[in-house]
Amino acid sequence: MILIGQYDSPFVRRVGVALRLYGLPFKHEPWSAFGDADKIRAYNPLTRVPTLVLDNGEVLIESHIILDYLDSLAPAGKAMFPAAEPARHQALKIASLAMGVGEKAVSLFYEKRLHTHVSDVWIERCRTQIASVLEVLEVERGKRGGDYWFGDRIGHADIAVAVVLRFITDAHQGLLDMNHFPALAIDAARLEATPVFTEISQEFIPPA
Ligand SMILES: N[C@@H](CCC(=O)N[C@@H](CS)C(=O)NCC(=O)O)C(=O)O
Repeated sequence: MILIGQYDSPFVRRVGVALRLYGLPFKHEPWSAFGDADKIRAYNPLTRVPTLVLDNGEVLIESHIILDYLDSLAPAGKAMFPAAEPARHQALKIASLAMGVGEKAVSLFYEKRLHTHVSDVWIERCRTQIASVLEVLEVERGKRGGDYWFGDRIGHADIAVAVVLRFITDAHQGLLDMNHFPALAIDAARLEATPVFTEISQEFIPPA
């Protein structure tokens, strides 16, 4: 498999982390969605990352869809979204909220960086959405305790929250005061210190 995209993207990173944790071999092409758009377009007309090229040449896009595929390759009982309800829909919701924050954080960055006329309305909306979701995630995480959101091992929900916090911290310095999110901060610090998160990592490079 070939994973296309840079690890400063929370969407690419969550896929890279999952590939490593599943022990699935892959080649990484750290192409920029902007600087390498022509190369990416050859595989994905949407020109977005992550783009995953399978060994048979088929191409998957959208991080959630890619993880759904990777989960199907995981040994029985090892997939990182829970198989059984209600944990399954609860974990999907946490991951969706986290990646929704990621979408808003990316959108906020593009608004500030790529638009000649910046919309204060859009900026305020994104900031409010990011803060509101993180407040909910903090409360929910605090209620659960333990090292992981669900069960006693890492799952996609844990990865999603950690990679998004890292993206916001890097791309929007000063936007978040992590003292307001102690439970999320503890998880993120623990995961970022692991070998897989350290390896599947890249400093933030703003689009040119
Ligand atoms: N919902 C998508 C979001 C992917 C995404 O927004 N990727 C960004 C990089 S962080 C991108 O490719 N941006 C270029 C564009 O949207 O044109 C996913 O989960 O994969």
